Amino acid sequence: MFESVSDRIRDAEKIVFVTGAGISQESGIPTFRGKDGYWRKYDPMQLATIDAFYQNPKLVWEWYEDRRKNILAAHPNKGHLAISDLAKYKDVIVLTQNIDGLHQRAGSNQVLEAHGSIIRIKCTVCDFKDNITGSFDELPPKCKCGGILRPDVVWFGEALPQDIWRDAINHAKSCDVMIIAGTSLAVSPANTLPIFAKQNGTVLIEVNPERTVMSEHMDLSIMETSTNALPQLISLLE
Ligand code: BJW
Ligand code: ZN
Repeated sequence: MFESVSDRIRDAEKIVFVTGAGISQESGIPTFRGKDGYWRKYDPMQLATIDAFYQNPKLVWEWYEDRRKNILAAHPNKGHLAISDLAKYKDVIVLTQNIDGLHQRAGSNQVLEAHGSIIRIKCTVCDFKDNITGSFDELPPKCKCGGILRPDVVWFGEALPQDIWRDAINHAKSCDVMIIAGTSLAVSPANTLPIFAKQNGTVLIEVNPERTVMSEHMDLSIMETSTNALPQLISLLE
């Protein structure tokens, strides 16, 4: 399955993974645009914009609380674990669009969360940020300053955290191999990371049971789920 790239990846030193919702799908966490994805049932403009939040903060919070409970009950799968294992042998960076923390729970320690984290909150008024440790007495929760607290995630129309995005571009430009797993690459600017890598001659490998907008530009497109493909692919790099 990997013949076309095996010679080019064996000696790679720095491997960057760009991951999306599909990598956590086999842990029981729904994707957005795939089969049974959130955006097939709900309008993203009603749940994932700051305007929607100000219009109905309780509704948006209820959606995030349901998701947070599901995520906390889920476990990293073989895909997350294989990525974490590879760090014993190579310099591995994970650039994830996921907010579920499953890469970290699998043991990966160089993870950049491009779209934030479901286990953090931040204030809509002051600089307050914190981890969520329990459940809330009321929704939406309030900050000591009186402002409404929101999930620390990146909604449509919002900029990605600047320092994280700068580091993500630098890693994309300096890796030998980029493995793009479980993302439709429908959302910018995260979907430009493979372009930065390609400009530097990086080997691009995609793992996704469906074709994406960038499949034809990949050096290898593996049309499999991540728990099937990643352990095999990664064993070649170890
Ligand atoms: C498997 C699998 C298995 C299944 N194994 N694979 C027009 C109007 C308004 C905005 C725009 C516009 N045009 C472009 C924009 C910009 C916009 C954008 O890209 N929109 C497009 C959708 C059109 N982007 C933004 O707004 C971003 N910000 C921005 O651009 O800022 C500019 C700015 C600069 C300076 C100042 C101010 C602004 C922000 C994007 C934020 C995205 N937020 C979300 C929700 C928040 C987080 C959360 O609640 O979880 O992030 S949306 C959602 O999409 C979520 C995801 O992280 C993101 C990407 O989705 P992902 O991960 O790719 O999932 P899916 O479902 O799309 O794909 C899953 C894939 O897995 C599928 O391909 C399956 O086949 C596959 N799969 N099972 C492997 N087992
Ligand atoms: Zn505050």
